Amino acid sequence: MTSTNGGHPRYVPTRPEARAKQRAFLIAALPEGDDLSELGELLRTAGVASVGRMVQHREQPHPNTYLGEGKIEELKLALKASDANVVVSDDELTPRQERNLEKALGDVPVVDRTAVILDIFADHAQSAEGKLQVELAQLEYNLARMRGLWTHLERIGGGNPLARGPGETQIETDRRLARDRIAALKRRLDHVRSTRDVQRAERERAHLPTVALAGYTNAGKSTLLNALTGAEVSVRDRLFHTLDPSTRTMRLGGRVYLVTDTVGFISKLPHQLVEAFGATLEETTRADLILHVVDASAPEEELDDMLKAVDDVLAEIGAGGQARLLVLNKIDLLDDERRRELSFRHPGAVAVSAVSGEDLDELGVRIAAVFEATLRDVDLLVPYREGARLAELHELDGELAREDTATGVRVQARLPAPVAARFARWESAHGPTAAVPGGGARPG
Ligand SMILES: Nc1nc2c(ncn2[C@@H]2O[C@H](COP(=O)(O)OP(=O)(O)OP(=O)(O)O)[C@@H](O)[C@H]2O)c(=O)[nH]1
Ligand SMILES: [Mg+2]
Repeated sequence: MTSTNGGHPRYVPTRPEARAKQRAFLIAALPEGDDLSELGELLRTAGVASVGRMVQHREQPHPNTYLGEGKIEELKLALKASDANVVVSDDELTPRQERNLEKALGDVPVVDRTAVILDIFADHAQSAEGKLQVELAQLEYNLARMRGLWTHLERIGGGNPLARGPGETQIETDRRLARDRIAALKRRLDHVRSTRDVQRAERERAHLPTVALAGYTNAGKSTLLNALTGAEVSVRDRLFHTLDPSTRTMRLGGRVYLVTDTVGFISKLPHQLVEAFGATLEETTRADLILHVVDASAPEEELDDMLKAVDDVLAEIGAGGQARLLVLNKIDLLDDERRRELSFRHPGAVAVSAVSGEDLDELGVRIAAVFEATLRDVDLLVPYREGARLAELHELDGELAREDTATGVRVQARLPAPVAARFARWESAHGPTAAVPGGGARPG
């Protein structure tokens, strides 16, 4: 666990000396299927080895123990055989399930998927805001599992990982401390957010169209940002590499666009993280266009699950209504047949490779087309004294037509609707068909 004090009590993947010691046994209660590869990948990212896995098919996880009684007996034997020293469940456990399962297993601690994801976030957080957000999420998670806050000191000291803490009174005190800390974190995040609002207000005044990259973790969002904008955002083949949003500019057909890359999503994304990362995720909800990036090299079923997981999170954070464009990334890994199949299945999508650059031009054309559709043609007569507004118009539409006339500069441009409204007072005196006085002297 990292330096934040909200960490899970018995799971220490990010301390290098502890890594080799973590041998995880993966468990899941699923209605069907037996794929635990994503949980394994999460553990790999957290630096934990997977030494075995077990799935129980059931409609719902057991409400008290996650797995059923008989399966737990089977699990005990498997744990011995594989020499596992931690059990990791593929679902978030209720505190009761976690406690009971641990009791039933005897001396092997139980950790859930949420704790693993929180650990990865804690390890990957870089910015002050990111660290605050992760700590908030961990505290919210641990508030329900209060043992964490006071056993973590014992853990670092190498004490018995299963040690139960002191009595009720201590728990109450800790709860209050945790709540105080949560309130303080929220205040600090509000402060960070107000700074961000100022920056955003500036951007909105400039009215540059904004594009947000959203998608499953490891889909290639950061690689695509780099390819589109020439940025050098860090890229890695691991989950949740990017936590902090970064925005860069891109030029398409004489227009400047802002492109934002941000935190990736995953199936069963912990709600504590969705809440704590509200300010970060707002970047996505405010964009004019969302590019939903998916790793098209994933097997069909996995691809569908990833698409759905992202759609669900987007709906959850209130980004349901915006223009959306599906980007099938990593097509350099696909043969022609698979490419055809995908374009048939996802007719509206653009298939690209952020690494080879293949078909990025086509993506640019599609992005521009989305914005073109929202633009209004205006015909303005701007007084000469409004030099600053003229400059602004040039910035907004690099391809506008201008002509100096006796009474001002005639400008024909295509502008976003809200911007067009701001220039309305110079409009229409000059209908598109009205004659333009040619080169005459200005009335003195
Ligand atoms: N072959 C291939 N690999 C790609 C492509 N785009 C990205 N990758 C690889 O996929 C991995 C993840 O890329 P990132 O850009 O970090 O992915 P991300 O969506 O930003 O991931 P997170 O920030 O972790 O959510 C890296 O190893 C990239 O090199 C592509 O078009 N083709
Ligand atoms: Mg990234």
